[in-house]
Amino acid sequence: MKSIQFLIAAVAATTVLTANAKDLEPVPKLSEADFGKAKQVYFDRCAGCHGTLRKGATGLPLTPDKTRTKTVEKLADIIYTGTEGGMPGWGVTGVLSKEESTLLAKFIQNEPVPPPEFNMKDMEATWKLHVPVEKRPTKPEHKYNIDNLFAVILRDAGQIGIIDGDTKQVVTVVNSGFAVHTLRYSASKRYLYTIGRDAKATIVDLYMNPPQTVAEVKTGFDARSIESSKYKGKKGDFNDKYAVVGNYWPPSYVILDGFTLKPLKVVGTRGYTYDTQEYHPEPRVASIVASHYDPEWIINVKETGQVLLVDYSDIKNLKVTAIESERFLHDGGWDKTKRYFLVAANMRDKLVAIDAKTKKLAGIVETGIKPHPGRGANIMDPKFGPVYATPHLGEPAITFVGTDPEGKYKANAWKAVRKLKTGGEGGLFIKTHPKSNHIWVDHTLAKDADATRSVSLFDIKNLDAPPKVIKLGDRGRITHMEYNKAGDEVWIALWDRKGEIIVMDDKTGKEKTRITDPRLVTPTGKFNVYNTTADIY
Ligand code: DHE
Repeated sequence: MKSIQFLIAAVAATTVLTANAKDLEPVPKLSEADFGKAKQVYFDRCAGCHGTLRKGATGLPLTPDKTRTKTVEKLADIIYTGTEGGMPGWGVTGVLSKEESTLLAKFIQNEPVPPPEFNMKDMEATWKLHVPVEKRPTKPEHKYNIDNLFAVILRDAGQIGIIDGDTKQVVTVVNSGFAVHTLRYSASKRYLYTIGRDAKATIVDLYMNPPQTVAEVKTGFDARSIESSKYKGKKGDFNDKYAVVGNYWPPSYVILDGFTLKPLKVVGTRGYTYDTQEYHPEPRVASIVASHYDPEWIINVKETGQVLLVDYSDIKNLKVTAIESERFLHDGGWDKTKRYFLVAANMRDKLVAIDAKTKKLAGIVETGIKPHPGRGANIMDPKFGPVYATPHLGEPAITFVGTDPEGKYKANAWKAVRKLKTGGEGGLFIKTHPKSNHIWVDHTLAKDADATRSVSLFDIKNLDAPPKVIKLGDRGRITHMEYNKAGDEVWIALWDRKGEIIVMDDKTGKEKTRITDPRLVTPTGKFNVYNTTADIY
C-alpha cells in the first residue's frame, strides 16, 4: 500500500516537472514491483554517497532536473562502468547486471520519494534488553586480556567477530545490524557498541564468557556512527553513561542509555547549510567522537557543514555549539594531543580542524582529491613536526597537515606540509602507532585490481623514499589496518566472502600469520580495545 502511495506521489510530481521542462528526457514509467526493487538497490548501493533524497554529498546530486538531461542508456552506462571521479562501476565489479543498471537509471529519472520518519515510539518498540544490568557479571568471567581483544566487522554476515589478540583465536561471533559499519568501546573498555547501516545499535558485554549482546535498539532506517560518553572530571563522571547514534535517515542523532541502549532523546539535524543558508531536508550525521575536554560529543553534519559540539551533561537542557566549517563532512580523528579533531569535507577536497578546548574552528586546509582519513594517523614528521595524515579517494596520495598551532611548529599549523605518492587511488584508511616507525595505507577502491589487493608501507624515518607496495592476495580487496596493543603487529582485512585477517610484523613489514575461520565473512574494520578506547592512531 505504502509503495502505491509513493508511486502516485512520484508520478504526480514528475508530471509537473515534465510540463515545465521540455528539454529533459521523459520520465520512464516503472511498474510497482520494479520501482520497489530499484528503490531497495538505490538504498543499498547509492544512498550512502548520493543521499536518500538524491541531493548529493560524496556523490553528485541525482535529482530528475540533473538525471533527465541524460538518456537512460547513458545513465545505465555510468552506473555499470563507474566514473573517473571515483564512483565504482557497479556492473564491472560484478554487483549489478546490465538490466539492473538500466532499472536504476530509470528510477533516478523519477522523483525521489522520502522514506517514512522514525520517532521515539518506533525506537522504543524495537528496544530489547537481553540481559539487565543487575544480571551481568561484576568482573570478567574469562582470562582473555581485554585490552588486546579485537572486534572485527563481518560486514555481509551482519556480525562481529571477537578475536583474542594474544592467541589469534576467534573467541566468538555475535549478531549485529545489517552491514554493520563501525564500532566503538565505552570508556571503561567493558562494552562494545556496534551500529549497522539499518540503524540497529547493539551493545556487547566483554566481561561475559563468551562476550554477549546485552541490548539492542533501532534508531532509524539508516545510520553510520556510534560513540559513547567518555568524560570524567570536574563536571561529573559520565564514563559509559550514554551512547549516541548518528543517523542518515531520519537525519538526526539519538542519545541512548550507555548500559541498556534505552532511547532517551532524539534530536533532528534538518536545517540550513552553513554557507548559502539554504534549507536542506536531509543533513545526515557522519562521524561522531567523544571530546576529552568536556562532556561533549563532536557530531559532524554532512550536508550543512555544521560541526555540533553537543554537551551531554544535562540532556534535558541540551547545549549545542554549532561551528560553521565546510560541506559534506565525513570521517575524521583526533590529532596527537586529542585537542583538535580533524574531519574530511571530502567533496571540497579539504580537512577541517575543530578545537575541542576553545570550541571553535581551528583551520581548514586543502589536501587533495577527496580526502578519506578514516580516523587518520598522527606522526612526528622529522622536518615538519606533529602532523596528521590522510589518504585520498581521488588520487594516489597521502597528505600531512601540521597540527601544532601553539608550539615550535606553529608556522605549519593547518597547512598541507607534505604529500607522498601511494600505490593507488581509492585510499580509505591509514594507520600508525606511537611505537612504530611506519605508516600503512590501503587503496581499497583503486581501479587497478592489484592496487586494491595491496598496501603501501612508508618509513617515517625516510619519507623521501617511495613506499613499499605489498601485495597481499589475489582475491577480494585489502582494507583497514589496526595495531595490537603493543604496537608491533598490524592487522589487515582481506575483504572477501572467504575473509582473512592478515597479521603483519610492523618492524619488518613481513607477514606473520593469517587468521582464517569460516566465520570471517567479509571482514572490514577491526578495532583493538585498548587503541580504540584511547584514540591511538
Ligand atoms: Fe564507511 C567509517 C560513512 C562506505 C567501512 N563510514 C565511516 C564513517 C562514516 C561512514 C560517516 C565515520 C564513522 C565515525 O567515525 O563515527 N561509509 C560511509 C558512507 O556514507 C559510505 C561512503 C557509503 C555507504 O553507503 O555506506 C561508506 N565504509 C564504506 C564502505 O564501502 C566500507 C569500506 C565497507 C562498508 O561497510 O560498506 C566502509 N566506514 C567503514 C569503516 C569505518 C567507516 C571500517 C570505520 C573506520 C575507523 O577506523 O574508524
